[in-house]
Amino acid sequence: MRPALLTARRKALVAWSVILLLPALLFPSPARADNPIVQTIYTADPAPLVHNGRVYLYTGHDEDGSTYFTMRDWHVYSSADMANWTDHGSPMSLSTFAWADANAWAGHVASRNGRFYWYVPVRDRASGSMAIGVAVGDSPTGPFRDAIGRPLVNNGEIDPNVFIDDNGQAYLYWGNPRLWYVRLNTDMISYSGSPTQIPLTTAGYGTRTGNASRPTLYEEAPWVYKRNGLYYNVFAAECCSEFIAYSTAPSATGPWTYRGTIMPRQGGSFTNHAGVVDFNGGSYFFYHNGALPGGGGFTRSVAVEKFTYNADGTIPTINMTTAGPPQVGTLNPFVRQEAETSAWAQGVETEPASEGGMNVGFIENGDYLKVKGVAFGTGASSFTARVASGSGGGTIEVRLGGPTGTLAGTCSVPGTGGWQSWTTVTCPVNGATGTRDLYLRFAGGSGYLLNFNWWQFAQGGSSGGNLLTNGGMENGTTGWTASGGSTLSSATNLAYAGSRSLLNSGRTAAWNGPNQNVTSSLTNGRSYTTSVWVRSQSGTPSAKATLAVTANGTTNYFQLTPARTVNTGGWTQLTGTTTVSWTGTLTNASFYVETATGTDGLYIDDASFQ
Ligand code: FUB
Repeated sequence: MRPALLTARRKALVAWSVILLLPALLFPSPARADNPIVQTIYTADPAPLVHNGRVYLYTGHDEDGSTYFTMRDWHVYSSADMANWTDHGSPMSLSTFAWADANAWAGHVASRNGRFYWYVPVRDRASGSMAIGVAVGDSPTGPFRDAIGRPLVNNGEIDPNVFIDDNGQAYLYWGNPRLWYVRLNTDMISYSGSPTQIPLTTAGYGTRTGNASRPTLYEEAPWVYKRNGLYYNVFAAECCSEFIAYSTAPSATGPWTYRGTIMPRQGGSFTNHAGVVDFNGGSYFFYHNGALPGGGGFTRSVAVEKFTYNADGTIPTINMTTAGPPQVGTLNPFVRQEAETSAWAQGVETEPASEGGMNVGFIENGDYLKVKGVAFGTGASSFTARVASGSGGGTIEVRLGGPTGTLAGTCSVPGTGGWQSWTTVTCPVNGATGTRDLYLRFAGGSGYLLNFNWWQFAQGGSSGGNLLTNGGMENGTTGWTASGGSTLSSATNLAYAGSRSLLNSGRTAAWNGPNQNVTSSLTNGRSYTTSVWVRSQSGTPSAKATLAVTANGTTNYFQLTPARTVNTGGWTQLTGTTTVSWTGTLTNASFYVETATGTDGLYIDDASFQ
């Protein structure tokens, strides 16, 4: 169900965006921060997992406006480049565990034998205390089901973490206020022996002062892993607020030696919770803070920093940043990319899409998506978007370098009759070359404009240029002629953009229209994208753009756009992509706008054929 009102978080994000955009207005095209990783909801307790060339990030979810750890489901994100993250939605919630009734807290996912085991602390309905459940799925994004139908361990403590040693022995660690481990069996859903308490000595876990019942720094959130033969336990230290510290050991069961602080108290959340992975030759430290608008101790957000181990294996101090790690490689715009893949999503939310996966929704005027490091190479000629709108639609502005950066194209999204009634729109693009940060900015009236499922660019020549002369119609009738004895004039009373459009009146047949010779520009077998904005002088004719191609004495007609009804009250975009080919010697090619029937006059503006 679509909320009628902005949530407090969304309002805060809008307010924040105004503040963030102030420098943009003063200094065009700023680099945009990419931490926290998720902007569409509050997320907490990151648990990263590297699998098949991607980093999967499992998080908890702080409900908007929480004044406690009010958490009901878990979410999954993934990235191939550590900058752009794909939202996979929420494949697991409290309802996955029939025996649990609250507190979907900090979990951890481990992979073994092609399966994914998600260990989570939840409140056991029967005892009313915290217990640890385990769910299993066949893919890193689920679906997940309760593996055993009851708690795996049930001692009132939290924050499970699983480590599988080189010899195949898996360990489950957890605990607050104590620290426990137990040896998991290879099925990963049962264990051998009894849970064992790890001695919390000051040598192993540092010294806490002023708390007789907790003499060491260990608080919660263990994260155990092995590197170069050394075992690390990264944990949340002291409370409150917490910092992140670590200990090391020669084996998975200790003895542990306290090594110091990794991340000092920072970031506006009184808890912190870390996860550490190596990916693509780099080391990454995940944590959470209160950095989003409205954020704090119960409205947290996950973030990540890249770091390098010291030569002796110790971990350097890591500070929170808003920039996040550098991008690994680039993003390919010429294959389908999900709308819910972005480095920053401003003002929008995500939801399950009827076509599968997720879509970006709840889009309003001025919202935008930042996609970092998009490799356009020698150029893109058009942009295609999968969209739906239960209202009147809007536009997607294809911008480069910033939310108010260079406008490379504008795609018009019509109302489609439903928020999940999907259609594909295409618009020409100019000047998208090299590797740029892509901003897809949404514009339109008030209220929700459209939903957005995926996008893809088509490759184009380095010119990326419009083959039409005076496509903007700002230079009078230059470049255009009128067929069939109809007349052309430059209209100064109506324009889709700029101050002029082109009026074709006195039409005596449907094929009469404003046209332009493009013979010398055509390449046999190439794909061309057309966009032209049309308005009728009278009536509601059906208009379309056509290319007449004459080769070896034969003329073929290519429909460049579908026919769309145009009217006198507003502008309608005709757009499409068509492959143009011929046999023999090309002698003439003429681009024109015509009607399916009738002789109503036509205004045209912002025409491009490229
Ligand atoms: O998110 C709820 C609890 O807060 C987690 O279980 C702890 O690690 C702390 O982050």
